This record gives sequence, C-alpha cells and structure tokens, in this order.
Amino acid sequence: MPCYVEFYWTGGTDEFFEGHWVWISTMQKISYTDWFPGNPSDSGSGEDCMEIMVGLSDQDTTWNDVDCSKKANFICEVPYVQCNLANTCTCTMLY
Ligand SMILES: [Ca+2]
Ligand SMILES: [Ca+2]
Repeated sequence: MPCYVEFYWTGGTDEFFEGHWVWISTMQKISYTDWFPGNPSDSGSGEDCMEIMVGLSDQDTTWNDVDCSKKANFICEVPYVQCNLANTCTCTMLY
C-alpha cells in the first residue's frame, strides 16, 4: 500500500439535489460509480463535490464526496483522439 494519497477533483456533484449525482459539464446523471465504502457520506456540514483518491487502498483509485472548498489537484477534460493505421485521426468530445 502506498504511503501517500493524492486527491483530484472530478466534475461530479450533488450540490443541486442531495444524493443525486451529476456531471456538472452536462448535468447528466452519473451512472457508473466507484465510491469508497461508506460514501457518498455527506459528512459534517455537507459534502457535495466528488474527488478521486489515488493511493488510499489496494484499489487503484476510488471516489469520495467531500467539501467543495477543499484544495485538491485537478484533471483537464480533453477531446478523445482516435487514429487509424494511415494516421488519420478523429477527435470526439466525450460528453
Ligand atoms: Ca452531498
Ligand atoms: Ca465523504
């Protein structure tokens, strides 16, 4: 088990309706989930933003709901690029 944990923001939130998790870029319901056991917990005064935790357990990554004012790393959303054998590439936004 690694001796460090890193945290990264995702665009997941339930700040609009408690317990109803959506991707903020599209407001689409989050169907696939990978929450850490016991989460989302909405602990304390409320946790409405989703972070990915790297290195917390034997799992590669896992999700946690957390206070939106927490300082964490970020992930950039980029187009998905696919290239064929002739090196012709197409670009698709993943939302
Ligand atoms: Ca919440
Ligand atoms: Ca939590």
